[in-house]
Amino acid sequence: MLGSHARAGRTGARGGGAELSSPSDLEEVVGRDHVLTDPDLVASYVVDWTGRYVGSSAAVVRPGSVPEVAAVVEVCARDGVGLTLQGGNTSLSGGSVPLSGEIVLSLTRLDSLGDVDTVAGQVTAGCGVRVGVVQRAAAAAGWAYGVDLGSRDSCTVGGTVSTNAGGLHMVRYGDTRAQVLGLEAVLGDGSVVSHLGGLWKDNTGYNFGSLLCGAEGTLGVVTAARLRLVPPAPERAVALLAFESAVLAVEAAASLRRWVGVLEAVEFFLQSGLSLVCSTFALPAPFASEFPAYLLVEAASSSDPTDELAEAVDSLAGVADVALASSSSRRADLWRYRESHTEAINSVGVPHKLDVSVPLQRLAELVERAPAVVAAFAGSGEDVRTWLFGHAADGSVHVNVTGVDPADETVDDAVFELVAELGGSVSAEHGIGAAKRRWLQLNRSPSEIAAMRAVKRALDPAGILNPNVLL
Ligand code: 2HG
Ligand code: ZN
Repeated sequence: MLGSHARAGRTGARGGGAELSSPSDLEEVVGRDHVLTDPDLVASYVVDWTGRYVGSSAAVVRPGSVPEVAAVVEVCARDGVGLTLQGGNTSLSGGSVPLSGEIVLSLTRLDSLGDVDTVAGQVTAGCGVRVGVVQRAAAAAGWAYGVDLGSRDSCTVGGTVSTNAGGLHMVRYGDTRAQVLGLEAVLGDGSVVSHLGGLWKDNTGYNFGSLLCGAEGTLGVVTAARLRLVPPAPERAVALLAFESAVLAVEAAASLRRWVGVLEAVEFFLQSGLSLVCSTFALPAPFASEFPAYLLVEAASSSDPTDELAEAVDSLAGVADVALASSSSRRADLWRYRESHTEAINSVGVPHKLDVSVPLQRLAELVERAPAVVAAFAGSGEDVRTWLFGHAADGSVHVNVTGVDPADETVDDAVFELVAELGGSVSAEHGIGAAKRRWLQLNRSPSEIAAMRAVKRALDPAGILNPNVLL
């Protein structure tokens, strides 16, 4: 039973604590079994994946249907109690944990996946469906889903839509917003907007899909999305390229975008990250020598793209060594060097995750200058390490810093100032979350932020949806 003493939901709108006038209302909506209050059960919902953000909550509420989500939102709006929306809890910007004691609205039970419309190449997915499940259902129906990311088997459709996830295939298919053809959501007053017809051409007013995608759960609870699928590209080739400098690697990424029509991924990392991955997971080094920088390139098509990729690689300047793989097991071996970065870095310590992007012409400069900026602002701590990796084709780099106190934001400040100087974004793909609110003004003007606040007030009048996120 949710005790009447339970305090939850400090809402930004009210600027103070608030509690439910009748806590058992939530149990009436979702059933007793789906309101978790036992601290041992609540514990995993209040800490983020990196361990940097730890919140607290009196309750985790797990609705099983859209009417239940709407009723929970209505109860909380009535009492001004904040809700933290949570899918797979894979946010890397502190966006999915209750930092001011909000109630956690866990959305994983809304996991129904419709049949793939094989004619249109579309599918409707509940917000709790894991991205990997969408990928496999699409493949079984002769289509593919254009978004892929390392957390595919943990992250959910609702979370990736709400944060407009980019991921590994953005160079080819665009971000999650580009896949969203329609959306269903519960707004902050409990009303439901649903537009899941999947019409490709449909200019009938405001596009809630575009608006709520990337709104990080501050405007509505995304409960389902109509997703565009893409033609399958089952034949694949992967090349791991070694370069004598990061600048050469970045330049090569730009050429590959022009030369390889079926380019699906161009990922970037440095020797320091590669060595860490190899030692953490006992992997063999990919080459006999070490090199400053690497690109992991994947091409995919309906016919074998190995020759096209090999030819493009041959024409690139500055390639010091190459490993080319066509078989699926060898491709997976090469991908491990890139995909294991996040986990390997977490084993070093709680990271500061600075997920940034810059115009492609400034990418090499960012990669060259970021470590020095970190070193200058991180004091003399010997354990301070900078790890750079990311998606070279779309200009985004994950600047991870370990060895700095999780609460010390001077290093974040310094890197974000550099990014702004280079004309970049303080959040390429993970969202502003709770972690980067302070720096939103580096990218958005006062009038843009005022307009965002006005939209927020209109769609979430009580200010209860993700009150610690974005604004
Ligand atoms: C990736 O590209 C993810 O692997 C995670 O966006 C990045 O761990 C990170 O900082
Ligand atoms: Zn990424």
